[in-house]
Amino acid sequence: MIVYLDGKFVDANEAKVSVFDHGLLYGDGVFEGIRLYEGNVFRLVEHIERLEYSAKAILLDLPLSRQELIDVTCETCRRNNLRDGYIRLVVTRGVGDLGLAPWLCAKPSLFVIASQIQMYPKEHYEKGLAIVTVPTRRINPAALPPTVKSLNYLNNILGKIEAKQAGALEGIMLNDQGFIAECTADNLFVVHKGTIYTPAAAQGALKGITRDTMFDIARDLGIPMREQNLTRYDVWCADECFLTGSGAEVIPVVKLDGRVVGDGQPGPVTQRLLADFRQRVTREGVRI
Ligand code: PXG
Repeated sequence: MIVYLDGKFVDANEAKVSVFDHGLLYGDGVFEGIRLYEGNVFRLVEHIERLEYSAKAILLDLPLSRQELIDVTCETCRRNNLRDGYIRLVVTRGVGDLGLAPWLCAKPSLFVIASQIQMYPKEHYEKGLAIVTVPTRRINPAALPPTVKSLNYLNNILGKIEAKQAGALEGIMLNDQGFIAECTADNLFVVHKGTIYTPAAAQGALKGITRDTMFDIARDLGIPMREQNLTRYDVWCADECFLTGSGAEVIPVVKLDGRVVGDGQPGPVTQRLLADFRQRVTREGVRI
């Protein structure tokens, strides 16, 4: 495997960062998780734009321009002979002293890994996923906006561990007010009487690229879709529920905390969205 690291393409064994990198010491950095489908980097420009916003939010200067980021991402895929895969773009604050001060870090570090990901076993796309509500609350946007895709994923990781302890592959994270924010690595949607609802980013959700794609698909299919505050009640009483993410794509949810959602089967709206999504992934993006 070949990894891009700070201006060079190196063997994966040589792709190493310092123990003094603040990305490691403090989780000081940002990243993107991107999918490659049949030689097409899905919505690459949108991912890079989100990376730019994440970096701006934490006052981190990206070492490369947008076009350069696109070029190194595609080149990393080509060097690994990948046609389908998962791309991890990471920018850390770089090497610095012990002590938080990011301004003492000389320069940010940037690396791109192009590999594979399998988030959920295939059968769950056909039968649906059983999820739980996890006790850990999603971090308050006033503390660290969840719209920043930062290297601080401990909040989500605690949620992921709790989901696993409860026997589930994914878990809903509520915000401080008890409204649904999102899942540990996926955005959440419900379908009720023909309308699709999802929490606004202000409730503690990442502005998912797949979530944005759902808005476009729903508009094109003429299905109404709105941002709205959601509680667990809205999932209990929903006709359908599904999750989205670059790893998960579009995955139906058929159970929450042991309760059956809808009729317990993946719903027709979810299935239409998934089918449309699968068509778009090879079209919308950047050819490597
Ligand atoms: N919320 C959170 C907290 C996420 O981490 C999403 C929503 C969905 O966003 P996108 O832009 O992907 O539609 C994410 C994405 C991994 C992995 O390595 C995590 C994500 C995506 C891909 C891989 O576990 N999270």
